[in-house]
Amino acid sequence: MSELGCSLLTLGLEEEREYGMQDYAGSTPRWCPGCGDNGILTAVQRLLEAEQLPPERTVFVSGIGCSSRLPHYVKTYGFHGIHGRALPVATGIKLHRPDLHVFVVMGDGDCCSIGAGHWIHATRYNTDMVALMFDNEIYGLTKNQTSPTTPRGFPSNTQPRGSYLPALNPIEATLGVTNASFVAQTADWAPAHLYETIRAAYRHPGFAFVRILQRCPQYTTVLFDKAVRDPSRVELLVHERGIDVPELQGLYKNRRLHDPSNLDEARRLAEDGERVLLGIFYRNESRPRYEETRHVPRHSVEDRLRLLDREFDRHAV
Ligand SMILES: Cc1ncc(C[n+]2csc(CCOP(=O)(O)OP(=O)(O)O)c2C)c(N)n1
Ligand code: SF4
Repeated sequence: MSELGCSLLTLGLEEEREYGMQDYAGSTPRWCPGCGDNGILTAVQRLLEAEQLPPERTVFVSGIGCSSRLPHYVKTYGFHGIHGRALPVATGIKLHRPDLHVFVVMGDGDCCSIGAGHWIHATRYNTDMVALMFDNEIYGLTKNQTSPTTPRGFPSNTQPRGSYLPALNPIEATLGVTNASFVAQTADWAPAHLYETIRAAYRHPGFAFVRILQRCPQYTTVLFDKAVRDPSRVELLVHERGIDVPELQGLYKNRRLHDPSNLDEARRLAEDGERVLLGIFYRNESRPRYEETRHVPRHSVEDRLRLLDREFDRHAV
């Protein structure tokens, strides 16, 4: 070991190093060609590099679905868990290891259907983490089944005559939850906007919910095609406290000034079904956070072993 390395260890300091994109690359993605998940993965890896997040102090938690495969593709800690249960797992991790950078990846089925109860409570808890919902408006992994965000009338394998119900609006729903602190929408086909949105979410102190409109060329191409091909259908929410992407000014001419501190206006905008709105709907850094209000006792490893032993003894026959 070098003299410098030795003295750093003696001082208890870690040797500083710079991380590159290759440090965050996990196994080769197996999503379909053209799947929007590929672009989202790139944006996430760019963020990790730009923020120089140490892989050993970063964790991605997901449920089950095509989107939920993402933790395999980033070389950090990861938990590819149970359908709909990513948020409570992530909350547990953050409460016990507040030093970790926690990211959650969910599909629309994962978040808005089986995991909907957790989604509401995670929003209210406002634990510091980034929650990315990949919304392809269908269950992709289980091959073309109607999800809560599938538009009314859109046919699938489970509702071949078209979805019966009006689609659930995830932005409107999140904004309706008490203590919501960060709500944004972006799209996989606008990479610069996607990156800036994820970055703003990462820098937000609290639960940052990002709905990412995500193309699924297998099952729902037609749902996103018009907005992808015709930028006039998209409107960017802009503000000094919002997201500024100067390079998009030429492409997206529709821009609406929206102050993300204004919750009433955010809710009104979220109801607008005409245009695809991209940007930060709402942000409030002063909402109480769960890790501050709920004090989790910190036990040493020895304490934990002692507590476990005590529990085992109680039940031993
Ligand atoms: C408890 C449970 N119920 C149902 C399933 C089957 N299942 C796996 S993934 C999935 C839905 C996937 O859709 P979504 O969450 O939207 O993610 P996508 O595949 O579109 O990314 C379902 C119903 C499961 N694995 N576990
Ligand atoms: S089925 Fe759709 S969401 Fe799943 S990997 Fe293929 S394109 Fe992506």
